[in-house]
Amino acid sequence: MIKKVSILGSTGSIGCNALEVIDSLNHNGYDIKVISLSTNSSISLLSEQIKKYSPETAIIADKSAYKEFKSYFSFPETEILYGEDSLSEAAGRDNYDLLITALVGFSGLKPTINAINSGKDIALANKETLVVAGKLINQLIDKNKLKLIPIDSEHSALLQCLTGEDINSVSKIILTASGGPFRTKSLEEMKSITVSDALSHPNWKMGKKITVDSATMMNKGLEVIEAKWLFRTDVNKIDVLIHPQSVIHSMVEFVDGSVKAQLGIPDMKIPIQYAITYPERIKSGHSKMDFNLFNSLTFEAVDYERFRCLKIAYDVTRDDSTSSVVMNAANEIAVELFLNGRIDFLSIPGLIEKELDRHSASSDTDLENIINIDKETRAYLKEKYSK
Ligand code: MN3
Repeated sequence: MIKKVSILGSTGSIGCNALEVIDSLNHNGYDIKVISLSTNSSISLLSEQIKKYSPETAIIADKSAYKEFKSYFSFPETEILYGEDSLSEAAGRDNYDLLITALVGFSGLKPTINAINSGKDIALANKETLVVAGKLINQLIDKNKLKLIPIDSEHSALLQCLTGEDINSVSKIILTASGGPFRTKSLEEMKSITVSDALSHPNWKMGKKITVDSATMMNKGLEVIEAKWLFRTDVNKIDVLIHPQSVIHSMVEFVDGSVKAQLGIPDMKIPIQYAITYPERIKSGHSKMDFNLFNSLTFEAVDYERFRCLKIAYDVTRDDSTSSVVMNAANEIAVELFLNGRIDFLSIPGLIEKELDRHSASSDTDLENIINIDKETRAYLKEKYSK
């Protein structure tokens, strides 16, 4: 039974939900202590979390937010650190059992590697870690004989469908996708998408980066790559299917023609709890499915012309190379530029494709090379768009 948990990215939507899940597990006989919390810059929410959970350590990634925090708050019982290096350092300590990583983007990679190297099981919400370094992460997980458990709802669904099954008897993994807010928009209509249009997701309330990724469907592309590494399967066996109600969280088809699906209301607390208690199931107060409200579940094929980002992700992951690092960095920058009003919505895939064309892919996917390529891609794009 899990006793000590660290949550990196505790003030984001996954982090807050994870703390609620821990509260509810502690009401149901668990005794989980929160060891570390972290935020990028949401210092007032972090201070409330410190008050409530008295962690040993709290980390503020942003330096000016850290300074502001120090001038407003004082928690003598909690060590307050700042900067991305502190995230990695705290993740590598010996004072806890399970790392819940809910960091945004590439920043999740180094802390996760440090946690694995120091023998921690990982509950992973930060899919970009597997996108840029899936092969390396799997090698380290195997070497240290650890568990890597997905929090992402689709992958939690797949894990639940695959539990007790032989991966060799799987003929297809079917990742469901809501289609996001622009599922029914024509390419012509998509030309005038604004930031606030892109930030209103029909089914899930999430952070900005993942919400824009859902609107472009790059999120589903990242999830295809995430599934490939988590379940160690050929990407050609992974399909994406539009399912606007987000009730079926994903499905697995077996060689005998049987299909298993996992269903539930769209509430991240359910997959978060499963990741913490895996493979056990614990009673929860989370809302249950009311099938009278969902009397029609519908499915549609993906339109790869309107959602080019998903096609890019498929193309990139067919060869295990550094191009997934470039795709991820270019996407992070493109999303930032879109949110700042510098490029329009439909320019996001084009920007990523241009970066991929500029890059000569290599099969050298060790950590140093991954970090260098990520840095180089960001620096080039920031310079290019600074004018
Ligand atoms: Mn998901």
